[in-house]
Amino acid sequence: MKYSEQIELILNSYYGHSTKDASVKELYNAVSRIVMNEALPKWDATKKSEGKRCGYLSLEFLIGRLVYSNMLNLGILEDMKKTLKSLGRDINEFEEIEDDALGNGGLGRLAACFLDSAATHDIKLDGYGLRYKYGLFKQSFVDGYQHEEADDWQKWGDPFSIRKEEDKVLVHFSDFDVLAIPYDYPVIGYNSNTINTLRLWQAENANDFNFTDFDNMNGKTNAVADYQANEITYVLYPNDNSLEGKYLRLRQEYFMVSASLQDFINKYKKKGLSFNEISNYQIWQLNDTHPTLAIPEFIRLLNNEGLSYNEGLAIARKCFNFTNHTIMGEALEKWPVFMLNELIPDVYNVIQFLQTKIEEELHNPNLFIIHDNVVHMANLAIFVSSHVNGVAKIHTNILKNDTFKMWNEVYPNKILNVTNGITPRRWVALNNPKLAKLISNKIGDEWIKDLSKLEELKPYIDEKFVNDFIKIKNDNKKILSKYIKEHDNVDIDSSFIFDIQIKRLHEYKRQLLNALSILYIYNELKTGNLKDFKPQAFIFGAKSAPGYYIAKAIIKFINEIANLVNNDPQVNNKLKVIFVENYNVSYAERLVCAADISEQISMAGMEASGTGNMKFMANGTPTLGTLDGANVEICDMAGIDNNYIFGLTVDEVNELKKNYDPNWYLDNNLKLKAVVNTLIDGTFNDEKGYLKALYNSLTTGDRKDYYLVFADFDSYINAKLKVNSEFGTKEYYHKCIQNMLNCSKFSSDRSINDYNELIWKL
Ligand code: 26Q
Repeated sequence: MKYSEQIELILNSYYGHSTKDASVKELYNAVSRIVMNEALPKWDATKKSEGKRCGYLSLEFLIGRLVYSNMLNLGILEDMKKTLKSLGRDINEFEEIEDDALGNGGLGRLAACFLDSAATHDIKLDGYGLRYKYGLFKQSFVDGYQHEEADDWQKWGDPFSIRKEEDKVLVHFSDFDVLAIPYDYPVIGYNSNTINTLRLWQAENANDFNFTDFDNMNGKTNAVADYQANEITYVLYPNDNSLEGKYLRLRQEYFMVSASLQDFINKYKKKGLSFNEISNYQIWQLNDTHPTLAIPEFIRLLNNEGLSYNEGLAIARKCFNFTNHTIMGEALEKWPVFMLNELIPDVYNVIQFLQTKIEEELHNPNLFIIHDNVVHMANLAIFVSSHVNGVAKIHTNILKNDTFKMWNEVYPNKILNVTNGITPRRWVALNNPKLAKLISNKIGDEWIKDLSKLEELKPYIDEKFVNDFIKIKNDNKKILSKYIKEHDNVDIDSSFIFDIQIKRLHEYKRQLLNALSILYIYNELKTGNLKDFKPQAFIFGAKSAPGYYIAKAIIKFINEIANLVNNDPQVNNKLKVIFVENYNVSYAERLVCAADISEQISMAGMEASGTGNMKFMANGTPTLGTLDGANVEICDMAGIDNNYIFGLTVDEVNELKKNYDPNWYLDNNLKLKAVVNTLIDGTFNDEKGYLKALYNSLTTGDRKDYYLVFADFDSYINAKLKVNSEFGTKEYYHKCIQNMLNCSKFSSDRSINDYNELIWKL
């Protein structure tokens, strides 16, 4: 049956509507149903295929909108576009559909890119996570302050999942049991035969809600337990790079890994193989420490099957690998012994066993799992894992030489590097169709699956190509301007330089440095010191963790700056500032293809990798950044001179930190002082005292200006002004093109291949 007929049929039979009068939601569900039907045969075949598999255990999968990417990967996007047009509808209507936000930022988005790459290259990688009812909150601004609202992503339906009642398992906590029901999502490879599975677990009551118990006071505790059971997958924790040591978070982590491993063991037992052979069939990648309880849980489950803890540990050592995504002390997970012992005593028992092993094998208390009544999850993960990896070269070096130095001494080959990547399907082919077409017209479309093919573009780079590139960038900027007008009600002239910083709001990422530099430019424009400044728009997108006070203060500050600058007729033909609301994956797709400059300005040594930097690079945007995370490798590949690099290096940061006095910079740099003083001198509305607190965090206390904003200020301003003066020249576009041409290392296809060769060996 033709797509048009199928659509009509589904809309008719499910919703009683014709294509003409179906709502966007109905049309979306009808089209998605067709996509699922197309996927089913390959999905079934992949499930039946033999061979070793890897499970990617992650508390977050930041997938983004699936309807377009699924069609692209199945090769039916163009067909469907035409079909919908012929039916009087438009495929772009689906842009209204909000994406699921089952992740915070980099770590969750990386998981999604990895699934896409593995399926594309026929690598047997499945995802395991949680089906949160509410994902990351929706953000809005009220008087410049961030407000959070629940994100009910299922209001659009969830057409790409299948509930697998038959695979449900029971997860036991000391106080109550919880049902884990899996929802399976197909992970459709691009132009491949593989469709892997993302399995997300939903928590449900183990017993039907019992109203009689609820009414009788004596049974009240059961009804309360029922309520707590549902709560486990109620909401994603909105923290990114910081710790939330709450019981509910612990329950989430244990619930996810216990369900995933029970599921595996149930299936493995049916094969009738020895447990000693598990690692020939299944291994697991731990996405940070969050799923590390998988290790003791695995040993516990094998113990239930009659194996000793020692036997279980020997198998676990072959089955688990661990990725670290952060070096920040405060983000390294630690759980108090009493919490583990209270909630999951049988698992804690295994952890104690592991502690005795570590004492036997290694005599260094710094490496102990249990220390001062606290369980160090990273130590547990490193002790048992075969391999531990960092996510960019510089990050892995910091792990080896600093964070996990002592581990590296006892296990010199355990820690290795796998640099992150991004999928070129979503981050070039889908988000930048015009650029994709320009490339494909020259070298065919194999680059979408093999980014190293971009090499072949080199002979085609002439004036005409550059002009086509410029035209595409300008078109994308126009589209973005229009969207920003609709979405955020701000006018931005698309001839302005689009300078974009999009990422989670965190002090170490230094959105504040960017903000202060804008005020500096504002002042210089007002006094007439900056003569040849080209019109430039500074665009921010970021969510702050709801409880992160200083991050929220930075949002308020930037919104106040926007208010000042955008309403000042003396400068607003030169300068615009906009903080877009509710930045998410779909917004990122629009911003990344329309950027003239990519801001990656973390204090050196803090950003494990960054992946936004790679998205901009692949879309032909130079980086204005520090030598941190993957910026270093971007410069290695594209040439340091083809990016705008500034600031202290990791070594210089470490040196300066020994004796840092931010107030010295204020006293010796009047222009810096002037912009910092706006936090307290009444320039801005601050009735709630956020800006004052921000000022204090920079100038007082033992963590004052902890991320060296003042120390990097001058060198940042210089680099920023260089961008402005070079923009639009031959040299500038040369940089853009060199970035695009040399981005192939940052395909997540390469990352997945590295994982497979170095670690998984599937
Ligand atoms: C931990 C405990 C309790 C609650 C929440 C958390 C938690 C949740 C999310 C801690 C950290 C995260 C997320 C970390 C993250 O996204 N890190 C980023 O990972 C990217 C992929 O490797 C890197 O590119 C970024 O540099 C890194 O910041």
